[in-house]
Amino acid sequence: MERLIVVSAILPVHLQKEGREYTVKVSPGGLVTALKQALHHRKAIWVGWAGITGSISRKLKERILEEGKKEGFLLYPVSLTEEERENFFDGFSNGIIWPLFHTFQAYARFEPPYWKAYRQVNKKFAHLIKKISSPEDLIWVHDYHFFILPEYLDKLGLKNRRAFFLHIPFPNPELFFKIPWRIDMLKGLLKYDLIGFHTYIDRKNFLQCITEIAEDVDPDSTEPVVTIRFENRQVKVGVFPISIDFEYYDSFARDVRPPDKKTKIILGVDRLDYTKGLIHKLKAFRYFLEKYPQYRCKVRLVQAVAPNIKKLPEYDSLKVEFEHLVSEINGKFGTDRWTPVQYIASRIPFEKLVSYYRYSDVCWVNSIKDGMNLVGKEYAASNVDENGVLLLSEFAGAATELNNFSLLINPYDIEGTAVSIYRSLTMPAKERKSKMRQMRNHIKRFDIRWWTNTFLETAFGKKIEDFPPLEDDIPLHEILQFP
Ligand code: GDG
Repeated sequence: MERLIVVSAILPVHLQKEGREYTVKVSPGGLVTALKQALHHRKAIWVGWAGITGSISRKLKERILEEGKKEGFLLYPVSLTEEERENFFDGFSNGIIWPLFHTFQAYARFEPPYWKAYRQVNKKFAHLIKKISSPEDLIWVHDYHFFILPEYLDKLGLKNRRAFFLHIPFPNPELFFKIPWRIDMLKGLLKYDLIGFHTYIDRKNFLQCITEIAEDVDPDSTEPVVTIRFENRQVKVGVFPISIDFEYYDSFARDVRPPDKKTKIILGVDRLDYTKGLIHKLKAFRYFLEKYPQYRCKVRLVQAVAPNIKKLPEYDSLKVEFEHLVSEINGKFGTDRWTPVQYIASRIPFEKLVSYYRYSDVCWVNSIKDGMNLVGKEYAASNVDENGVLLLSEFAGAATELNNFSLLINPYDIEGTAVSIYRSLTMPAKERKSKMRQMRNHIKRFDIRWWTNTFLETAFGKKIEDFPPLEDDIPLHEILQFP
């Protein structure tokens, strides 16, 4: 029986050391949200890093497995050394690819040891896959940490069918070709059978980068899936905009208790990341309060900022600058009864998140660059009364799908954004309802099941339902032999 092996840099849960104890935490981010919903209770074997460095004891492996079992996955924790964390995870992946692919070129540090570590960890994952896989298993690899994994699968003689999905944007050739190891990265990627992107723009950028090394490449194709040739093999390259479990948010939202609504609420939900446009957002909100004083005491920005697992100096300085600006705005405009920016510095529980989604007047996604952005889709799915307005950055992948149902903003345009906030708060109820209803219908139709099955069918001719649910009697002893 074919099994589905899923590979991502980080598992859906990870370990965190607190004093001498380890706690199991839900991993942050959209990849985990989406994949958990996509694979829910199917027999997926999920291979990824468990968040700590050094070896993982049998006891901790068991705890991770137990957590996974609750969601219906077999989780295979991979340990990284401190050096691999520094050079592969924080280094090549999050210190070169992440900033460059999000147009933050100045943040990219092209340190030679990073590339060596990237190769080493891709090789390590290939060895682990070899240990746990049978030849008929199907391998689904996620994200920018694993561009060159298939090269090592090939070297180890693994012939399994393998597909790749990129959760972040793909840059244009001018940016991409800055990377000294660009050709190796492209050639590695082209050893997958299917390469998936969120949008046509990302795919076009990628196709433009490979015109010299592959054949039958048409960057302007409007077909959702195209086939190109590389080293006498056919490679499919497709567009699959990721989504969410609409029904789940919709039904959960119907029973949540409302948050305190003494004022109108503009909601922001982001990971602490420079790509999310948090500083631009505060500047635009400050400008809005100056330009439209009639809204003082009448509206507040509730901004949740979930901590990041990446340990980089850019995130520390972002946090300092963000908190400084929050204090400045609250100090300048706030009164003893009204705090303009309600900053939530930790991960909010799901129930509270959905309550905010349902009852906020506006949801504000201000990304400088974003592969998709699930927050806007979660907001619409939870906004069951159809009263809300989505203020959406035109640089988020979601804008290519939701542009007709939201107010698009350019996060660099502080003044224009302030005007859009005003428009969102004054939009007539009929228009709000009409936009929200259409948006909800779109997301309901193109939900996470649509995404998963379209991808799996294109890659392997399978649907998620074709994989059996996890049995209760996982052979723990087999798994725990795993290094
Ligand atoms: C990458 C790409 C792409 C956030 N704060 C809290 C919380 N969250 C959840 C949201 C949402 C997820 O985290 C964030 O997802 P995004 O899609 O916005 O962003 P990334 O983490 O950057 O994800 C992105 C995604 O992969 C999928 O392909 O869309 O473009 O960058 O689900 O709800 N959840 C809870 N409390 C919080 O405080 N419970």
